[in-house]
Amino acid sequence: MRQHRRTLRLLGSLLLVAMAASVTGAAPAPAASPTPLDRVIPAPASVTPGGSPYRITRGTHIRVDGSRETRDVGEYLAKILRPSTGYRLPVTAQGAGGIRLRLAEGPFGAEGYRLDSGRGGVTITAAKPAGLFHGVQTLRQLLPAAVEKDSVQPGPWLVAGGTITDTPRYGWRGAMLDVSRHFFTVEQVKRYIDQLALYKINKLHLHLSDDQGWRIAIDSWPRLATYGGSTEVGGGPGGFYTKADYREIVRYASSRHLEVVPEIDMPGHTNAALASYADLNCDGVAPPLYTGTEVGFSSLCAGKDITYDFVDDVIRELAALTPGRYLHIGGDEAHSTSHEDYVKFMDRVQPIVAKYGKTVVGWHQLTGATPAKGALAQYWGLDGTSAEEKARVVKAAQNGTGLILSPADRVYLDMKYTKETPLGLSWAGYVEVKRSYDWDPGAYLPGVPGGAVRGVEAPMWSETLENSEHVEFMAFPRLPGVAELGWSSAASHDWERYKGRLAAQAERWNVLGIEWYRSPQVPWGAGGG
Ligand code: NGO
Repeated sequence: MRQHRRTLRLLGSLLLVAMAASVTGAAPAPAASPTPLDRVIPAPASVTPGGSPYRITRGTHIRVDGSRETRDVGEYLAKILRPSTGYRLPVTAQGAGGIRLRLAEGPFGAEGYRLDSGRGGVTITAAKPAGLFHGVQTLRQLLPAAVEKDSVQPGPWLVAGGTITDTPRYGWRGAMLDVSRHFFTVEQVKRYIDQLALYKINKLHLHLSDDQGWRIAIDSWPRLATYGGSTEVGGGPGGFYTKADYREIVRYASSRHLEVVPEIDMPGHTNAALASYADLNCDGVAPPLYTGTEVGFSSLCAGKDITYDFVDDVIRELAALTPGRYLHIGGDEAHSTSHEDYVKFMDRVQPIVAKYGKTVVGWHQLTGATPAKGALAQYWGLDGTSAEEKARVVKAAQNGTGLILSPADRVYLDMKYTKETPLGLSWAGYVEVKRSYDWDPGAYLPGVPGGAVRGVEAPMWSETLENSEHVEFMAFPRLPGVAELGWSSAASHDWERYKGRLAAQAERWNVLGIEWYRSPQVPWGAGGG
């Protein structure tokens, strides 16, 4: 009998637990242990754990100072936290405690920040709004992945106690999207921007023109977009951005503290333009539109004056759409342009970029001509690149040309991971996650002076990529590694530790609906599905 009563009591308490769980709509919260402060990508410069965690509650306010930009960062954070916590989280200038975003003098540079967390609140301090924004990305990663959900979750919402002080190694941490080989809509570009922001990428390079499609409306040469933009690889409908579309991309990127770097690839990779205007061709005959994937067969006509009128108009209109400092003029694989014409072309085109107030960026073949003062060259060679070609790039760097490193056999996100990868190319080899991460931009090209390396960039060429799922599958999990190479110190570089931090990101990708490649090199845990 006594035995029976005990069983009943046990059943009763089990029932209570079950009822409590059903009230919150989920299993009882697991014992709360907040994410350690150092489980962040990119690895922060310095982490000092200690003290009590902060708990976000119904009463938490997001406190900002008076500036518009700080308030914008506060609202951005609130929009992430409100749906999953179910809390109001007002963004206000009053009160004490809570989550505080403050601008203050300090050793933070243009993008660094400090995050202090303790029982009374979390404070992110930075000298500039970009630093606050990057600090918010860190805070996001310190909260459980469920914070990204769009319905109310049980929490608890704990941020480990301690201090993070963080500044980037490089000012250029880029990602390129080729919207020419396949067109990507404004919404698709925004989706990628949000994914880039999570890892503190600060440049979005848009490859806006190539043989297969011209993607930006130019009022003075309207057929570029309407005709030159009317197809893509494989013969699909293509598309182009109106100026309003493009401004919206720039605005959205800037709300995520990314600067858009537009590229018009010249003098090669120009079939879409040559097809749109017969006059641009040396022989005055427009070629047909092109939907294949060969490279190196097209060239603007370096000897015709109309070529430079065209370039002037395009650069003027594009510069007017570009609040950022840089304009990329391509310059790669000009196999149908003689060396003499290539040099002549670059000598005339670079001053046009300067005339419209922008700084030239070009693929590293630009170092075979005379890079303008202040120009940046984007290196896309690989281990097998000839010594002569590397030496040209090194020499240019010694003479003051800045370098952006995009070695194709490391950070080309369109390279297949293995021979089984269903998407992508393999001309630079297979690039698994470890190979992509395990190199040092500062030591990559021997002989390059330290200050010449401005950063890294991960290009996503889209010959085989048609939609966001494709882009994500190729970017994740390699993109966070490139972001870390750009942000974190060389001293923090360590594959063994990195792969553990990377594995911890997977649950967040799942919640965000991001496609990703389950690399066998990474110890994906339970969330690695
Ligand atoms: C090369 C080529 C592009 C291709 C890409 C594919 C550069 C700078 N030019 O990179 O046209 O799309 O490879 O990986």
